[in-house]
Amino acid sequence: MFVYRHDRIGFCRIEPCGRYGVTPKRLFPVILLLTGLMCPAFVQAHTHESFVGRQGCGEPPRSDTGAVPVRHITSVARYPHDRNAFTQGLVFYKGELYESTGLRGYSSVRRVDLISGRVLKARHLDKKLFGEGLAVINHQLVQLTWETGSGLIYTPVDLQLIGSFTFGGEGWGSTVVDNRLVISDGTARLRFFTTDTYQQVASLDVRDRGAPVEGLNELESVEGLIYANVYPSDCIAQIDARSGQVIGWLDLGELMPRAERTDRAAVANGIAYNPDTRELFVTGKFWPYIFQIKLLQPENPDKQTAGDNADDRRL
Ligand SMILES: [Ca+2]
Repeated sequence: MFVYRHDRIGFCRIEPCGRYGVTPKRLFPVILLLTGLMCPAFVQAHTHESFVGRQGCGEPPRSDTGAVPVRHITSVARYPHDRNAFTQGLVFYKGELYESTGLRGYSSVRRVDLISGRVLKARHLDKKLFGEGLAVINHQLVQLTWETGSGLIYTPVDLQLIGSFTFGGEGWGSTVVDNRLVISDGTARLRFFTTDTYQQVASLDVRDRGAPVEGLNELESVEGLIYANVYPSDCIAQIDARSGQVIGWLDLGELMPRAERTDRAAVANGIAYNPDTRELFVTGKFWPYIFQIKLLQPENPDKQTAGDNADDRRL
């Protein structure tokens, strides 16, 4: 039947076809009328004035400070990805890729074969829960949920649910930095929690030369930096984990041409870094691919930064 969703998508959305079921044809005129009446007001009310999207990734240059650089990236490999996956979290553990997916009734935690894209093991969440960020703590998978202020704990490989915890507020993205669980909640603030009792011990405001970076979503710890998808956009902010300053931007927009996206919610989301191989992977909500990307040195886009400069191991 017809489902009208506001869930974390940021766009007007009707989900009657294919992925979410079948809508009787006779209801379509009514649905279209309701959408036309409701969507403009909804979009106006929920689309914040973010500099991401207005100017691409990052604010325009200012005469006093210049622009935070948008780093050159290149795709070095492309792998299949379940295009029905509303990707909310992506992380490696012992060389295996794990994914968290969202939307109520469709949320899951998965172990995924990177090369084939096949879901090797999946555990579905209660229909009331909306899956969010995924991180590894003490050799266990920790999955956030969106509005319930709670997280779920699983064993790797077989994905057995072995515990839960509460952290309060909303959960969007997550990663681990210096043995602290870092949680985003769609604002410009990151919260830091202990990894044993999940008590908040610190917070960090993320800014691009003074301007708060709202919409922080999926996170990944990458060699001293925090990478953050910024919702709703194809931008990744490279964040200094101590100061909160954005030191660079990645624009993933050209990886997935708009024409190949089947859903308006299909923005970039999902970052996974394998520290053993120094490989970086990204994807998006409903994207049919996971991309392995490398960052290129600003002064020489043909030269790769990652892996070939022992003195600068930051990607
Ligand atoms: Ca991640």
